[in-house]
Amino acid sequence: MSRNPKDEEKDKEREAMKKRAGESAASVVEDGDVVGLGTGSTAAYAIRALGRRVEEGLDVRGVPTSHGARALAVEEGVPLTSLDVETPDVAIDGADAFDASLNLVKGGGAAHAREKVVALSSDRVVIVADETKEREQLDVPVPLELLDFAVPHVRERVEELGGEFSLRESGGKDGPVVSDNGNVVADADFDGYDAPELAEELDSVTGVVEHGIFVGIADEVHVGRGDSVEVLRR
Ligand code: A5P
Repeated sequence: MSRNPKDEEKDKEREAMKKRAGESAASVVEDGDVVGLGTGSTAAYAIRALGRRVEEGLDVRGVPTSHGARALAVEEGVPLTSLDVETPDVAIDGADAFDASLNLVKGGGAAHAREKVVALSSDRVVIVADETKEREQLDVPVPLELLDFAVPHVRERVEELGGEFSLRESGGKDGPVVSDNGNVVADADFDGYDAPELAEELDSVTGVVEHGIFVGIADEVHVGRGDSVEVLRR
């Protein structure tokens, strides 16, 4: 089925905003830096831009947040290291939604657990997103990585908190998405929520390995808006 040309134009504009945001974040990286490499299509633009800078002589080492980020970094020639060896000067990552306080929802790519560890290990956290991710109040479903064994318990707790729980169906296999850490992934859908409050509630649900609400973690969001990039700071 062919797509409406207007929708195609919108997709192209959005892609251009994501690219500008990613490249803007890559430009903050300095020679000698260790960089947390985020997951997703916007962070991928930053990884590609870093690859180009490496080709021009930049000395960096990346800490990937997923198999996907690692594979892209290898393809783009960004040398890799790990948290066992050194901690990032800056982490660059995407988001599914952000608000004016720079609270984030992450995990659309099921990588939020490693993304949170890398972000919290980094001196500076730079988020990249296009303007469609901006919300006055966060309302997008919250990704959860959880122990398979704990699904019934977590479902019940999410429902008690007023949310709707659904296991995330995988595209390339039968059954749910399984994270890079071997845990199942679900989404908890709440109407507009107070991010710090909900984050605290979800922190206390046994069986949840990590949820996708990031409070007080992002230092900056580079937002692709039209033809420019706006940098929001905390
Ligand atoms: C990966 O799990 C996510 O946290 C991504 O960073 C987030 O989903 C944003 O991805 P896009 O840039 O592809 O929208």
